[in-house]
Amino acid sequence: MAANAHASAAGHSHGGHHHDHHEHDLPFWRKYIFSIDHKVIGVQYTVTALVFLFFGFSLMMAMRWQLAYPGQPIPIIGKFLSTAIADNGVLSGDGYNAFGAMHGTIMVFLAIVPLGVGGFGNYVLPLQIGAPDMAFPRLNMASYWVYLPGGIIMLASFFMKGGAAANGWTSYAPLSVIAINGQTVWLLGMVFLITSSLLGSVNFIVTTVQLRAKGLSFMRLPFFVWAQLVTSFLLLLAFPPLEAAAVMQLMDRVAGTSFFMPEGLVVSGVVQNQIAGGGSPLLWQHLFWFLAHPEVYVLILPALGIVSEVIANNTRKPLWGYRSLVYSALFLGFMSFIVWAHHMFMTGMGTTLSTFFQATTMIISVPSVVILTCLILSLYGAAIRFTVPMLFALAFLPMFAIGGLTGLPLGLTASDIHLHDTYYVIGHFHYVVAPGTIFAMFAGIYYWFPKVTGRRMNEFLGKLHFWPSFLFMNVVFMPMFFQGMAGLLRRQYDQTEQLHGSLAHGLTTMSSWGAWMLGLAQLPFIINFFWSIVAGKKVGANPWEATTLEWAAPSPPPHGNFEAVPVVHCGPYEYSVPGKKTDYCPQHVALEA
Ligand code: HEM
Ligand SMILES: [Cu+2]
Repeated sequence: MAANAHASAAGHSHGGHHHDHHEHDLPFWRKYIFSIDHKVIGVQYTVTALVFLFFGFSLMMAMRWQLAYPGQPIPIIGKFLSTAIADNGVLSGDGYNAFGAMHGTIMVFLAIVPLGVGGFGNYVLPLQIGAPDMAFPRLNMASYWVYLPGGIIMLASFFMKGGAAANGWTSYAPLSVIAINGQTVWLLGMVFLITSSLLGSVNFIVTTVQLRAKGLSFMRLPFFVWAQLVTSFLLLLAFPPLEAAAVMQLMDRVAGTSFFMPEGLVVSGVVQNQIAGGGSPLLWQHLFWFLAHPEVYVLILPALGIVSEVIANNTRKPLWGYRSLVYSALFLGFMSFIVWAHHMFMTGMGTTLSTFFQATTMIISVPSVVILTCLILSLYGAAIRFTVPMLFALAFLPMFAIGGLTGLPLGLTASDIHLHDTYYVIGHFHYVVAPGTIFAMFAGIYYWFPKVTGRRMNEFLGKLHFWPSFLFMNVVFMPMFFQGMAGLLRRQYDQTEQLHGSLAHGLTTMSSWGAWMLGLAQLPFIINFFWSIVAGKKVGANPWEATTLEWAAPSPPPHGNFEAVPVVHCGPYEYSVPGKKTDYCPQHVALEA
């Protein structure tokens, strides 16, 4: 099968004049809009996800104003906000809730996953395994074209009467069932997004299993590919229950069912007797977290994959403990399905269950630590190249460590009683996803930009992006641990009620200023990104002197990817092999050559 696929793949590049012409003859909209080329789709995903990332970040910057200066109009943008969201420029309580719910939803489902899997996975994975494209190119196109409407539908709900969904990214019942119409749109949007992820994940799995180049055994796969493969399994197995749950919640809202509505519910003193009752709000939490815990590994695994590639390339050494990395990722993937209820210790589900989930949570931290240890040991004794991608990858390591280690007190039932629903939790998961995953994504953008565009990004602007980002990320999130331990609750519209101008409120203001400065720090990146597309230094196929197969293709790779079908002779990170003239040995070059 793999051989067959290759035969047809070869048709694209050599001998295949027919194919080539076919591609050149395609009209613009087939080539760049409804494209079936994994590279175009990867770029579409990346650009769309970056736009959503920017929008999700802006929502948060507005929320941070209300937290730091409660009741004061938001400067500049305040007067443009509609009355559903703001009152004379002051973000309203409902508006705050909508911004919060949409911030979380956008960041997780519309920005980071589409960037890590849809963007990096799509662009890099087929190249790294030496394939001409994904196994199902049309399915791939469909995946993007289901994702985009899903995102647009969600954002459009801001313009509805009552505004966008306002029940947190977790959409807990029963609140979400009785909430404003924005929630209906949120659920519809989720159905689109989940469908898109499912289409994508089957494609990644089949592609990795079937389309690997000759000689590319599983234990020769770059770690990035392994990370994407495990991620795809997580998406494939964890999302269907949430898709079902989303439809059930939709039915509760529009068709009078009561899957999640309890008997005798009273809201603001009014008995909700228009519903049948008998449903279980806790059932929603179980179904949600059955997805959402694996989802946090969907957020982190592609990041670990990117960081591994960047570290191997910039240390000029093989990754330390490649097999341990692979087995840890597999074990992590498996375990991530049996830890979900650590988000629910405080629901009264009982000590037996809590203790089980406490134990599995402690176990799952072991492979995370193994992965981090391998990556840190890879640095030992290396002559490190401090390139911009490497700076982001290096910063990722301690940031991910802080995020992971602060998870442990949350996983222990006793300490979680105090910490649950406080800013400590917000600090914990942002350390893993913001200075963690997002830094890894930046590392990936700076690293593969030359492959995609044939040009390198500017190093100086890159450093001007990195250093302030690194500083301000910590200014934003570090105070949250202290605030949380002091008892400050999350999802509050006005913290002064709880803080009365205490020291902890000073930390809130500091965190907000950190966020706005972090926003400013992204300017060099945005300038660099567009400027480099037109004016960056031109590069050849392998500017970083890397070993994996994507660097065997021209920059940018043509339709069909490789000029000659690659054959793999060795493992992914043959750097500094003794007795060689160069310090790197690409996978497609025979070692003895
Ligand atoms: C390595 C060990 C980790 C442990 C032991 C751990 C443990 C926990 C626990 C117990 C909670 C629930 C806290 C509560 O609500 O009271 C939590 C929340 C969370 N964790 Fe982790 N975690 C770990 C790693 C990660 C990673 C790698 C990510 C993401 C990439 C992540 C993302 C999240 C998110 C998003 C939440 C909060 C969800 C919400 O309530 O909105 N965690 N973590
Ligand atoms: Cu979890």
